[in-house]
Amino acid sequence: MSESSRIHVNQIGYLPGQRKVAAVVGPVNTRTFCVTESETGRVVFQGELTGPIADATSGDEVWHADLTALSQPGAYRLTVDGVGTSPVIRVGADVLTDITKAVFKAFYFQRCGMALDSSHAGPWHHAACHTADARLPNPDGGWLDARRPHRGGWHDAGDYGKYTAPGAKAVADLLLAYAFAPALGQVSWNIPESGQGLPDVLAECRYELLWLLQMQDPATGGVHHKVTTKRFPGLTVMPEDDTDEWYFSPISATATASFAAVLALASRFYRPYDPAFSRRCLQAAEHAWAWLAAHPEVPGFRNPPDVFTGEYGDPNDADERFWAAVELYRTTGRAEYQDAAIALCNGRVFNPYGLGWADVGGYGAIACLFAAGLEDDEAGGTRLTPAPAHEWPFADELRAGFLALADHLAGRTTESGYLHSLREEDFIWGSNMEAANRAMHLFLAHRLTGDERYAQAARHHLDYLLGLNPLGQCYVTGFGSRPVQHPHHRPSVADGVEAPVPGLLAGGPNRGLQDEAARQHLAGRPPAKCYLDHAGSYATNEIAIYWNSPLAFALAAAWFTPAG
Ligand code: G3I
Ligand code: 9MR
Ligand code: ZN
Repeated sequence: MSESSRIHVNQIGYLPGQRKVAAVVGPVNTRTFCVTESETGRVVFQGELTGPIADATSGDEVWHADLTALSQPGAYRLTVDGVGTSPVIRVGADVLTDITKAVFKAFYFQRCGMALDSSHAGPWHHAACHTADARLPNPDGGWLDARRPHRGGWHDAGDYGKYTAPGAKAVADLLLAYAFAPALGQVSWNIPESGQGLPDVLAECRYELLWLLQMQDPATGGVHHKVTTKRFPGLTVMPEDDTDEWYFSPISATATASFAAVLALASRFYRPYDPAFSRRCLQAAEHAWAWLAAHPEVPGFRNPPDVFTGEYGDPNDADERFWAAVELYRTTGRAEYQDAAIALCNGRVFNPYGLGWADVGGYGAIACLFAAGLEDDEAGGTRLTPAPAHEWPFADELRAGFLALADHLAGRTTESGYLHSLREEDFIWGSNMEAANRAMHLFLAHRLTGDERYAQAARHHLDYLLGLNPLGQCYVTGFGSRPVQHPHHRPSVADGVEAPVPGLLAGGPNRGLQDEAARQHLAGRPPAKCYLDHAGSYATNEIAIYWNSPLAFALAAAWFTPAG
């Protein structure tokens, strides 16, 4: 029977002990399903479909085939008479290895300021880019003739800009992934620094941190919001051919505070490997805090009138300040930071569980609820461990709220045909980040409590991103039976290589139809189907470092958390 467009599964595979559910889009005229070995056709078992669920965000009538019984490693297919067969369903302890490495390796592919050579980049090699210094802003508007370096770091997304707060979120996710799953430190994905003593994950983060350090104004400690050209280059321009002048945008409070937070966090991770770098991170973080203390009220960043790259505007800097205060306290133990964190949390005007580029309160909560960093590793094993409750007056309340949200998300997966927790209003630009962030939140809730329900719901969010969705789309380039093939990613469009750079997560369905291609092809579709694998669709099919990073966390967590 032919492969059906009405049977959706995680196209990468399932861990043996994990709950496994396939979605069959109705109508169906039989309740029986059959599982066979994909190579031999041998029947493994038969079962009964359950359902249907009227799936709210896709409009689909969804039946479920429970494949949890497939615990023997292998490759299988599901068949439903009158509907067809599924893509190959892999089961095994190692099914996540390749994709996890690729999703981490994607940060190497985003590197700016150095040549990517073919021994590491394969066919996606290219020359060094964006090596010229950038103009500084005039405090009274306009630009100075003075220039400063901005070497290194990761290109933000499908464009080549480098933006401070999004970069901080991305680094935080990768460092937390390492703290959550320390075995990641033994995994290598072939980057230039591999095998030189520092785990690949820390080497990759250091590449971004060394760029971030250059975003700080050495005189005041304030941090520039971003460094970019004035306009986006064309879609077919390779990074090394993007030779327009670069500009540091003015300092912003959100950039300065997220910089302080992530550098204070990083300082703890590098201490055992490179004490001088660790100290440098902490000094920079404290200098940034001094700027924040001297600037308690700062208007939100707006693009200078002649700059048209991503704005990342965010009028509320309280969550960034909270995150910074908590991380600085964790790293230094100084009462000043603890007091500041308590004051910011008590007068709370932000979501303490947000993990987005604009809402980083959740990173503050994580830093309160967990002890993260290598110095906590004396007991051996897991480094991200629940923190003692007595450190913060609000710890119990924060923990209860963290778990209440996890309960809520886990509950919603049981109402969805595709086992995710997204609602109509969540299908905005970068909805796949929201799904990956929720997987991260749920894995953390599992770590706090040991409650398997949370881990299961977390894995279902991964299933969703990897193919268990109404479009049967694996949202990662280079992986799955239906991978993303045409991301809005300049190197992938411009490099003359047919396959896109691998390991990149697309933004995903966005009912806002915020680009021409989406408006042309997706009008009238239900929210979860507002996705287009088209290089022109930047509002659904761009990629971004801070979308990849929670996926990297979730994959590492899933890989190293025994299922069942
Ligand atoms: O938060 C509101 C929500 O309250 C509202 O209901 C909903 C309805 O549309 O919108 C939500 O805001 C959206 C916001 O993202 C949420 O994060 C906006 O519509 C949406 O336009 C905005 O999109 C951002 C986009 O830039 C445009 O500014 C994306 O988050 C952000 O990831 C994206 O970032 C771009 C950079 O600017 C440039 N580099 C590439 C990068 C990725 O596409
Ligand atoms: O390529 C740009 C992408 O990185 C941004 O996220 C997006 C929204 O700011 O804008 C893209 O650039 C488009 C521009 O906004 C409008 N003209 C077409 C550009 C895409 O080639
Ligand atoms: Zn570059």
